[in-house]
Amino acid sequence: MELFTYFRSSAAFRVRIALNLKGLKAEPHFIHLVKDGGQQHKPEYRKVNPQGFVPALVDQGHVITQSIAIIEYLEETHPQPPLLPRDALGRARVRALALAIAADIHPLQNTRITKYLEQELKLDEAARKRWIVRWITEGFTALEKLLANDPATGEFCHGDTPTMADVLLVPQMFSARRFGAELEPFPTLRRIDEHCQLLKAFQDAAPAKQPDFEA
Ligand SMILES: N[C@@H](CCC(=O)N[C@@H](CS)C(=O)NCC(=O)O)C(=O)O
Repeated sequence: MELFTYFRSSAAFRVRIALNLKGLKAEPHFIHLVKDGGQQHKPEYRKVNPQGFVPALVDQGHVITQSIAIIEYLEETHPQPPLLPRDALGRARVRALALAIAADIHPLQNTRITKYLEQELKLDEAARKRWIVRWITEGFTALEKLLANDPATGEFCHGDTPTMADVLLVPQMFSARRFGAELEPFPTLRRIDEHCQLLKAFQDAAPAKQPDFEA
Protein backbone atom coordinates (compact mmCIF):
# COMPACT_ATOMS: atom_id res chain seq x y z
CA MET A 1 0.00 0.00 0.00
CA GLU A 2 0.99 3.62 -0.50
CA LEU A 3 -0.21 6.66 1.43
CA PHE A 4 -0.21 10.26 0.24
CA THR A 5 0.24 12.16 3.45
CA TYR A 6 1.39 15.38 5.13
CA PHE A 7 2.65 15.37 8.70
CA ARG A 8 0.25 18.07 9.94
CA SER A 9 -2.85 16.85 8.13
CA SER A 10 -5.29 15.57 10.71
CA ALA A 11 -7.15 13.54 8.06
CA ALA A 12 -3.87 11.78 7.14
CA PHE A 13 -3.09 11.38 10.88
CA ARG A 14 -6.37 9.39 11.20
CA VAL A 15 -5.29 6.96 8.49
CA ARG A 16 -1.80 6.60 9.97
CA ILE A 17 -3.36 5.62 13.31
CA ALA A 18 -5.72 3.11 11.68
CA LEU A 19 -2.83 1.52 9.71
CA ASN A 20 -0.74 1.27 12.89
CA LEU A 21 -3.59 -0.20 14.95
CA LYS A 22 -4.02 -2.90 12.31
CA GLY A 23 -0.28 -3.50 12.01
CA LEU A 24 -0.21 -2.42 8.36
CA LYS A 25 2.49 -0.53 6.49
CA ALA A 26 2.03 1.93 3.64
CA GLU A 27 4.86 3.55 1.74
CA PRO A 28 4.50 7.31 2.28
CA HIS A 29 4.44 9.95 -0.45
CA PHE A 30 4.70 13.40 1.05
CA ILE A 31 2.45 16.17 -0.26
CA HIS A 32 3.40 19.51 1.28
CA LEU A 33 0.18 21.49 1.72
CA VAL A 34 1.98 24.86 1.93
CA LYS A 35 5.21 24.64 -0.10
CA ASP A 36 5.11 25.64 -3.80
CA GLY A 37 1.66 27.15 -3.25
CA GLY A 38 0.45 23.74 -2.01
CA GLN A 39 1.58 20.56 -3.73
CA GLN A 40 -2.00 19.25 -3.46
CA HIS A 41 -2.85 21.63 -6.32
CA LYS A 42 -0.23 20.26 -8.72
CA PRO A 43 -1.63 18.46 -11.77
CA GLU A 44 0.37 15.31 -10.87
CA TYR A 45 -1.40 15.08 -7.52
CA ARG A 46 -4.81 16.06 -8.94
CA LYS A 47 -4.51 12.92 -11.05
CA VAL A 48 -4.30 10.91 -7.82
CA ASN A 49 -7.02 12.84 -6.00
CA PRO A 50 -9.01 15.36 -8.07
CA GLN A 51 -10.26 16.86 -4.79
CA GLY A 52 -6.72 17.96 -3.96
CA PHE A 53 -6.80 16.56 -0.44
CA VAL A 54 -4.59 14.25 1.54
CA PRO A 55 -4.87 11.46 2.49
CA ALA A 56 -5.13 9.12 -0.47
CA LEU A 57 -4.37 5.44 -0.12
CA VAL A 58 -3.30 3.26 -3.01
CA ASP A 59 -3.92 -0.46 -2.75
CA GLN A 60 -3.41 -2.91 -5.61
CA GLY A 61 -3.31 0.00 -8.03
CA HIS A 62 -6.60 1.50 -6.82
CA VAL A 63 -6.75 4.95 -5.26
CA ILE A 64 -9.03 5.39 -2.27
CA THR A 65 -9.77 8.92 -1.08
CA GLN A 66 -11.62 10.27 1.98
CA SER A 67 -10.17 9.21 5.33
CA ILE A 68 -13.42 7.63 6.56
CA ALA A 69 -13.72 5.56 3.38
CA ILE A 70 -10.07 4.54 3.73
CA ILE A 71 -10.51 3.49 7.35
CA GLU A 72 -13.68 1.53 6.51
CA TYR A 73 -11.79 -0.11 3.61
CA LEU A 74 -8.97 -1.14 5.97
CA GLU A 75 -11.58 -2.43 8.41
CA GLU A 76 -13.20 -4.60 5.73
CA THR A 77 -9.97 -5.90 4.24
CA HIS A 78 -8.12 -6.33 7.56
CA PRO A 79 -10.81 -6.92 10.18
CA GLN A 80 -8.42 -7.53 13.09
CA PRO A 81 -8.28 -5.75 15.45
CA PRO A 82 -11.74 -4.31 14.76
CA LEU A 83 -12.19 -0.55 14.76
CA LEU A 84 -15.97 -0.86 14.66
CA PRO A 85 -18.08 -2.67 17.27
CA ARG A 86 -19.88 -5.89 16.38
CA ASP A 87 -23.41 -4.65 17.07
CA ALA A 88 -25.25 -2.36 14.68
CA LEU A 89 -26.12 0.18 17.36
CA GLY A 90 -22.51 0.33 18.50
CA ARG A 91 -21.32 0.80 14.93
CA ALA A 92 -23.84 3.58 14.41
CA ARG A 93 -22.63 5.30 17.58
CA VAL A 94 -18.96 5.08 16.62
CA ARG A 95 -19.67 6.33 13.10
CA ALA A 96 -21.75 9.20 14.48
CA LEU A 97 -18.92 10.26 16.83
CA ALA A 98 -16.38 10.01 14.01
CA LEU A 99 -18.57 11.98 11.60
CA ALA A 100 -19.26 14.68 14.18
CA ILE A 101 -15.55 15.42 13.75
CA ALA A 102 -14.94 14.52 10.10
CA ALA A 103 -18.07 16.14 8.67
CA ASP A 104 -18.90 18.93 11.09
CA ILE A 105 -15.72 20.19 12.79
CA HIS A 106 -12.71 19.48 10.60
CA PRO A 107 -13.91 20.87 7.22
CA LEU A 108 -14.23 24.37 8.67
CA GLN A 109 -10.54 24.52 9.60
CA ASN A 110 -9.21 23.18 6.33
CA THR A 111 -6.38 24.96 4.50
CA ARG A 112 -8.52 26.00 1.53
CA ILE A 113 -11.12 27.50 3.90
CA THR A 114 -8.61 29.47 5.96
CA LYS A 115 -6.89 30.62 2.74
CA TYR A 116 -10.24 31.91 1.47
CA LEU A 117 -10.84 33.73 4.78
CA GLU A 118 -7.40 35.32 4.44
CA GLN A 119 -7.20 36.09 0.73
CA GLU A 120 -10.82 36.79 -0.23
CA LEU A 121 -12.43 37.98 2.99
CA LYS A 122 -9.23 39.66 4.24
CA LEU A 123 -9.51 38.31 7.76
CA ASP A 124 -6.32 38.71 9.78
CA GLU A 125 -4.66 35.85 11.65
CA ALA A 126 -6.50 36.56 14.92
CA ALA A 127 -9.90 36.54 13.19
CA ARG A 128 -9.08 33.34 11.32
CA LYS A 129 -8.07 31.71 14.59
CA ARG A 130 -11.33 32.86 16.18
CA TRP A 131 -13.22 31.21 13.31
CA ILE A 132 -11.43 27.87 13.76
CA VAL A 133 -11.65 27.84 17.55
CA ARG A 134 -15.35 28.79 17.39
CA TRP A 135 -16.26 25.65 15.42
CA ILE A 136 -13.95 23.33 17.32
CA THR A 137 -15.45 24.52 20.61
CA GLU A 138 -19.04 24.10 19.40
CA GLY A 139 -18.31 20.61 18.06
CA PHE A 140 -16.40 19.55 21.17
CA THR A 141 -19.20 20.81 23.44
CA ALA A 142 -21.61 18.38 21.77
CA LEU A 143 -19.05 15.59 21.63
CA GLU A 144 -18.29 15.96 25.35
CA LYS A 145 -22.02 15.53 26.13
CA LEU A 146 -22.34 12.56 23.78
CA LEU A 147 -19.41 10.83 25.46
CA ALA A 148 -19.84 11.87 29.10
CA ASN A 149 -23.54 10.96 29.28
CA ASP A 150 -23.40 7.53 27.66
CA PRO A 151 -22.56 4.32 29.54
CA ALA A 152 -21.16 2.91 26.27
CA THR A 153 -18.17 5.22 26.73
CA GLY A 154 -15.30 3.41 28.40
CA GLU A 155 -11.58 4.00 28.54
CA PHE A 156 -11.98 4.87 24.88
CA CYS A 157 -14.88 6.57 23.06
CA HIS A 158 -16.74 3.28 22.82
CA GLY A 159 -15.81 0.61 25.35
CA ASP A 160 -12.30 -0.30 26.37
CA THR A 161 -10.64 -0.84 23.01
CA PRO A 162 -9.89 1.82 20.39
CA THR A 163 -12.43 2.37 17.61
CA MET A 164 -12.76 4.66 14.62
CA ALA A 165 -14.12 7.34 16.98
CA ASP A 166 -10.76 7.48 18.82
CA VAL A 167 -8.92 7.44 15.50
CA LEU A 168 -10.79 10.67 14.65
CA LEU A 169 -10.70 12.24 18.11
CA VAL A 170 -6.93 12.22 18.68
CA PRO A 171 -5.99 14.20 15.51
CA GLN A 172 -8.79 16.69 16.22
CA MET A 173 -7.43 17.20 19.75
CA PHE A 174 -4.01 17.80 18.22
CA SER A 175 -5.49 20.47 15.91
CA ALA A 176 -7.45 22.01 18.77
CA ARG A 177 -4.21 22.48 20.74
CA ARG A 178 -2.43 23.80 17.66
CA PHE A 179 -5.07 26.47 17.16
CA GLY A 180 -5.21 27.34 20.87
CA ALA A 181 -8.73 26.07 21.67
CA GLU A 182 -9.53 25.94 25.40
CA LEU A 183 -9.77 22.24 26.35
CA GLU A 184 -10.45 22.59 30.08
CA PRO A 185 -14.29 22.30 29.54
CA PHE A 186 -13.87 18.88 27.90
CA PRO A 187 -12.64 16.47 30.60
CA THR A 188 -13.96 13.34 28.87
CA LEU A 189 -12.30 14.22 25.59
CA ARG A 190 -9.03 14.94 27.40
CA ARG A 191 -9.22 11.69 29.40
CA ILE A 192 -9.80 9.59 26.27
CA ASP A 193 -7.10 11.43 24.33
CA GLU A 194 -4.61 10.80 27.16
CA HIS A 195 -5.57 7.14 27.22
CA CYS A 196 -5.04 6.81 23.45
CA GLN A 197 -1.61 8.45 23.77
CA LEU A 198 -0.48 5.46 25.85
CA LEU A 199 -0.70 3.27 22.73
CA LYS A 200 2.26 3.06 20.34
CA ALA A 201 -0.10 3.03 17.35
CA PHE A 202 -1.24 6.55 18.26
CA GLN A 203 2.24 7.75 19.32
CA ASP A 204 3.88 6.62 16.07
CA ALA A 205 1.21 8.31 13.93
CA ALA A 206 1.82 11.72 15.54
CA PRO A 207 2.92 14.60 13.29
CA ALA A 208 6.24 14.98 15.13
CA LYS A 209 7.14 11.35 14.37
CA GLN A 210 6.70 11.68 10.60
CA PRO A 211 9.74 11.92 8.26
CA ASP A 212 8.32 15.12 6.69
CA PHE A 213 7.82 16.81 10.09
CA GLU A 214 8.74 20.49 10.36
CA ALA A 215 8.83 22.30 13.69
N1 LIG B 1 -12.97 14.77 4.02
C1 LIG B 1 -11.58 14.59 3.69
C2 LIG B 1 -10.83 15.82 4.13
C3 LIG B 1 -9.39 15.77 3.75
C4 LIG B 1 -8.74 17.09 4.06
O1 LIG B 1 -9.39 18.08 4.35
N2 LIG B 1 -7.41 17.12 4.00
C5 LIG B 1 -6.72 18.37 4.20
C6 LIG B 1 -5.59 18.17 5.20
S1 LIG B 1 -6.20 17.71 6.81
C7 LIG B 1 -6.16 18.85 2.90
O2 LIG B 1 -5.62 18.07 2.13
N3 LIG B 1 -6.31 20.15 2.63
C8 LIG B 1 -5.79 20.75 1.44
C9 LIG B 1 -6.45 22.07 1.16
O3 LIG B 1 -7.37 22.47 1.88
O4 LIG B 1 -6.01 22.70 0.19
C10 LIG B 1 -11.04 13.36 4.39
O5 LIG B 1 -11.53 13.01 5.45
O6 LIG B 1 -10.10 12.72 3.86
